[in-house]
Amino acid sequence: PSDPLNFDRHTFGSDFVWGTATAAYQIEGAVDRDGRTPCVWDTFGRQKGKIKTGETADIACEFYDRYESDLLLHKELGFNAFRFSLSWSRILPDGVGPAHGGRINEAGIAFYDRLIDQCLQLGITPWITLYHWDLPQALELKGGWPNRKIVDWFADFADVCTKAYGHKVKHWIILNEPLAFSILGYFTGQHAPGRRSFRNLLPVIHHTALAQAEGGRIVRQNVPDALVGTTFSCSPIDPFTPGDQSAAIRVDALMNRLFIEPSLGLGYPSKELPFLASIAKKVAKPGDMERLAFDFDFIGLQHYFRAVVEQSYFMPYLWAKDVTPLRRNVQTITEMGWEVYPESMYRIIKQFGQYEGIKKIYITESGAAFYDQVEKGQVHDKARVEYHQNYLQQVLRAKQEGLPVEGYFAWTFLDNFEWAEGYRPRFGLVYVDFRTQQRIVKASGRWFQQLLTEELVAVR
Ligand code: GBH
Repeated sequence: PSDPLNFDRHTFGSDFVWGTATAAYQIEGAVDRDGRTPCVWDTFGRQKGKIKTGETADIACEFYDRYESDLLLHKELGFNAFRFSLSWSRILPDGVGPAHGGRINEAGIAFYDRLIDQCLQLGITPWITLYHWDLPQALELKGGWPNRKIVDWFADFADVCTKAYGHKVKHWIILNEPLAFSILGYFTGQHAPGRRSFRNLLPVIHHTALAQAEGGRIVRQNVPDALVGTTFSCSPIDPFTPGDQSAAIRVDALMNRLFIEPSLGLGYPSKELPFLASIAKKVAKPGDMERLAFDFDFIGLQHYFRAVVEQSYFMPYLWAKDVTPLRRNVQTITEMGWEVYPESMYRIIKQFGQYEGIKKIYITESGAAFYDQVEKGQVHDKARVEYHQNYLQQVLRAKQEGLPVEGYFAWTFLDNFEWAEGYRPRFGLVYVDFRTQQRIVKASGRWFQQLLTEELVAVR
């Protein structure tokens, strides 16, 4: 038996935001309904071997049809915020918006309108992510993120969405994990659109960073009373041996600093990663380096695991690589192969808290994947309960030290389509039977319900 928890929800303060986070592509299904056109993940997923299990997100959790009952369940669990993303190609089927001759799909606008209204009726604050990786295929055909015009296309999209929902939605997130979609999508090719080229890498990074700031400006202009932020995947980086310190510094620059620092007006971390200097020399246009800056109201941190790295000669631009948890004899490893290491949550909040320009921090994602099993109609996901308890304990530790962390969004509400991994890793607080679409609240969901709705001090 482990120590009793030394918190309940009151310890976090009455303003603390308790939410779950989701993404359109991972839950909605209905990929060709009511005027939605394909996104890069629809195309990528149909190519052989791209999704490990061979599955598609055509149906996923059928959230498009089930959002009403799903949100009722979300309410029952006690969460006061729901983070979801907008499918770009549901709203703008041509990818480009009216400013560039494209159509607005009223049925797409109406879907999120109903979803938002349902949230508001239930007293759940909607948090919108504009971009969670599902680029319209129409835009990929025009060059995708390597094409500089994407900054204007994205601005169009942000403009349409904020004009449609800004009067009732006051929490806006520009990008979900810019690092992940730029590197995995255009450099390693593990994610859609599955392109692999070093030549694209610097333009993709730069256009993404520009879109991040530009999106921020549009939200602020169209919704002056909004809180606007963007999210970063982040991990404290440890050297495997003392001799690997310089490798850890380079990986930290890539994983944790690449997109936050330009937004803070600090430019790209090219001192640690010299290849980034070519952005200013070859990719950027005059005035760009200033346009990268935007004064976000908050930063979303998405934290799952720490990384341990060593020097390597196999990644020529980084001279560093991960040391797998297996080689390090780590005890608890999730089905994603990620180390469970709660203290890393405290450390990463502390690391970001050191930037002067960051005003508020929300944990916009954290969670763990396991192969859950249904036994007599129940799912006893003890490891996930412990994961959230222990990571929350570290969030609290940071908060009690005065760091401005003001909310926690569990990844994720429902088991869903885990990108290139298919449906195998389950991250949900609610189990989904993908044959019947039945929902079963897991022990982890019940634990949150107890924490968020009961007056008892939560005990393990
Ligand atoms: C999140 O990514 C996603 O937002 C969410 O959609 C997903 O389902 C969830 O987590 C679980 O995976 O660019 O090679 O340096 C968090 C996991 C961590 C994956 C950082 C990409 C970037 C590695 N991400 N990682 S790399």
